[in-house]
Amino acid sequence: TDAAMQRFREYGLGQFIHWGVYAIAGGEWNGVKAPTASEWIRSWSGKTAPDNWKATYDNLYKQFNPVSFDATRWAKQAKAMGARYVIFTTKHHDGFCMWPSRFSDYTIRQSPYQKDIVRQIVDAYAKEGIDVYLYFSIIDWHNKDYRSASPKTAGEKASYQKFLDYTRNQLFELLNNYPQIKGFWFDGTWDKAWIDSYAFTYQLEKDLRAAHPGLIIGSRFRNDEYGKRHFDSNGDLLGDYEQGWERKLPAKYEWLNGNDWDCVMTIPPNGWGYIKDWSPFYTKTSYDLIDMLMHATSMGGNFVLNFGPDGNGNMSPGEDRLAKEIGEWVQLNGEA
Ligand code: FUL
Repeated sequence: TDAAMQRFREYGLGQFIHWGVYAIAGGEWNGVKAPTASEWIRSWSGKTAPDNWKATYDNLYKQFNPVSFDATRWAKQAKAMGARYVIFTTKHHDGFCMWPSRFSDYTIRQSPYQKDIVRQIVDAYAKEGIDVYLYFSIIDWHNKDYRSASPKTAGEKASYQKFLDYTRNQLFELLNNYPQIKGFWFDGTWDKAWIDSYAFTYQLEKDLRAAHPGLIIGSRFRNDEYGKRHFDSNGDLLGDYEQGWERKLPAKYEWLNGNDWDCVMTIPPNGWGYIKDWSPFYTKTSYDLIDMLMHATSMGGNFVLNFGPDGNGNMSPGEDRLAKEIGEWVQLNGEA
């Protein structure tokens, strides 16, 4: 609805959180750094990869017990920073569900922690008056029916259909569990199999909207030309500009002008999940980030700063500091 989009346009600053079992590894294993983004560490292969790495990774959730996690502390930090919405990773590419999904056996419920993390995030942020959006990855390395290439044989087609049903079930489960959410931020939708499931995604998008009027669905839901142009609750473009690997915003703005979009930004030069090695964090200062915030908002977009908490549920001291400095600026200057 117009009201939902109007609200989106007025956010200015948002917070992204990448948190999952990859936070345990923190971008390295036994002191060896993985040549991947830290949240992609399961895909570590080649000479430096530890023996049986994927099997090790797939068992890491048995150690996921973030006893320091306090959603209220994070929400208050985000509030003090001036964030008006948060995007939280319910499921990243590894397929681990941060909520107790009844469609999977690879969830927070099977971890020693057990408690529903998505629920705690949704409740704590809503209490601070911060709108909640859920990040959801279509890529799912844990689900045996997931595939990136288009299915060809009847068997492949049947199996991919199971994956599509699974995806649909999980999305409705999230909507039913957490009706307060304002939208979904989709990722990993670039796979040919997903793009080719055009009729399915078209219908799914309609059904999600019908179940939840005003639901905002980012254009990454469908990574095709149609999806790039037609996905928000109004039928206008709702772009997301992922710019994690650059220090500055894009030089070309033409496609953003007059449209609704957000720019998501990570603090380290590479990766979105927690990294043990601190040095890269200092590549962006609060001045850089405030500059990007002003830049994005002056172009009619929102700026969404990413945080990568560690495996115990703590934000890094550097993130705390940056959030505080940005918050001081927002206090003085208002939200661009
Ligand atoms: C990308 C993902 O592959 C990254 O891991 C991260 O989640 C980023 C925001 O989107 O497409």
